[in-house]
Amino acid sequence: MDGKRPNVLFIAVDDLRDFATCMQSYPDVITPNIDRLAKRGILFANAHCQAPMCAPSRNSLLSGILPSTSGAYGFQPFKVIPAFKNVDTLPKHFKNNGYHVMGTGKIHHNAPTHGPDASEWHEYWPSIENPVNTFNGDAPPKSKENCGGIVWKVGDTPEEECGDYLHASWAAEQLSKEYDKPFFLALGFYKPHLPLVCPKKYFDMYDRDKLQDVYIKEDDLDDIPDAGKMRSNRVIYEYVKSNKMEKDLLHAYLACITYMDAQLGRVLDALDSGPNADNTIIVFWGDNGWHLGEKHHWTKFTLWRESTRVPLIISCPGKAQDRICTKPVGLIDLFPTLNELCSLGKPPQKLEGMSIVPLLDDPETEWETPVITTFGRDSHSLTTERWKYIKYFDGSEELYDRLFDTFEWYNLAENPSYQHIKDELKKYLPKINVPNEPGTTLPHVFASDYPNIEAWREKYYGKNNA
Ligand SMILES: [Ca+2]
Ligand SMILES: [Ca+2]
Repeated sequence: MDGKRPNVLFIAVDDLRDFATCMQSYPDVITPNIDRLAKRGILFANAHCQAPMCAPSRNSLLSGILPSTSGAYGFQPFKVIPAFKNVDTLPKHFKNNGYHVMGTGKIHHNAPTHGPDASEWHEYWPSIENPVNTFNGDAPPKSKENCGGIVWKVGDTPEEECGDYLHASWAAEQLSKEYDKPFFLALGFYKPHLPLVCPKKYFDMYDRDKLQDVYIKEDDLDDIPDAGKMRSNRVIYEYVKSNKMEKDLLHAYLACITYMDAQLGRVLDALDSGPNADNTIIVFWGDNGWHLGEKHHWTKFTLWRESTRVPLIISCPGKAQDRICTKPVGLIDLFPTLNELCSLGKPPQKLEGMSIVPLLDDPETEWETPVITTFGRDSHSLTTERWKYIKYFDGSEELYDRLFDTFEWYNLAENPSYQHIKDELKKYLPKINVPNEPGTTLPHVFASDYPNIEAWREKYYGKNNA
């Protein structure tokens, strides 16, 4: 029986927003390998993370539990969250079900107290203790002056010595082997995460001065409630603007994407030339998006499309190929989907996503349930094919008609004509919003712990600038 169950190549990318040619979001990006992967599977063009931040996004995917149910809203490590005590993570579940389970790079959030657990894996490279080689070229250190690491640099280290290259090499080597059991191989790329440094070759593939600027609507925040404005990090925005770094950061972000894409290509080549080519499901996903100045914000940590929309491609033998699916799906759906595709047993926890296997057969299948993204307790966004609805902890709202307003510029939440749309969407907000686990920290501000909006306004906008 084991010989017939498919293998899984599970590829995570860190901080890759919807910048891949096949996602048609930014015209100048170079991603031949993401694009060829999309051709052999289904590109989920309306996929969203469950939290716009590494740790809670990955904790949710790996547990199959929403942040609002687990309380894992922030940086807390998987291992210390009580709600995860009796949870089998996705890799552990594969292991319990007879798979050979291997990992390399950033799958769990990478920090000294985070990372993989020995119980989940048969093999991890370089090691369980040091799972991620984050070196992809020498980078300027984080400092107060550069807003905690908003940095870029043309790398001068040979590509073969860079972390993502090495992780890909190890994954490629495993894919060239034959196994007597089906395998689950997780590969986590670290780029294009900050610092934006990678080998020079990838910078040289772009003509910096001809890159199309990311359009920033200057008054975009004017129709957004205070709880939303709190998400927009004005300090970083002003830092980038005053130092005229926009173009260089864009160039470096694109270079890092193309560098990562090249490593993906090496892994796909290894799979195709090895003994496992015909019986391996490939799942390619990003953990959260990234702002490049939109809504006066850089990095992630918001409930807007730049942060929530992520690349998601599933290539599955025997399923549809070269199709784009616009139905709303989430990373939370991957656990139940793989569970079904690989005929695994029931995990101990209740999975809160839905298997999207019907969409792999027919991407046009009716699919109405909105996808939920949560950032901080009781602050959520819901995305459907047409609408984006945000409700913050203080009850304030945003509503966007994505059909006519792709970039979510015009907040319709205060317009009474749309009350019925909001009423319909609200039904899907999580019914449970458990308190924050002790030790929860979110970057910049943590809305539900920051009741004094006036104090926040003063901090970020200055006393005389309401
Ligand atoms: Ca991330
Ligand atoms: Ca706006």
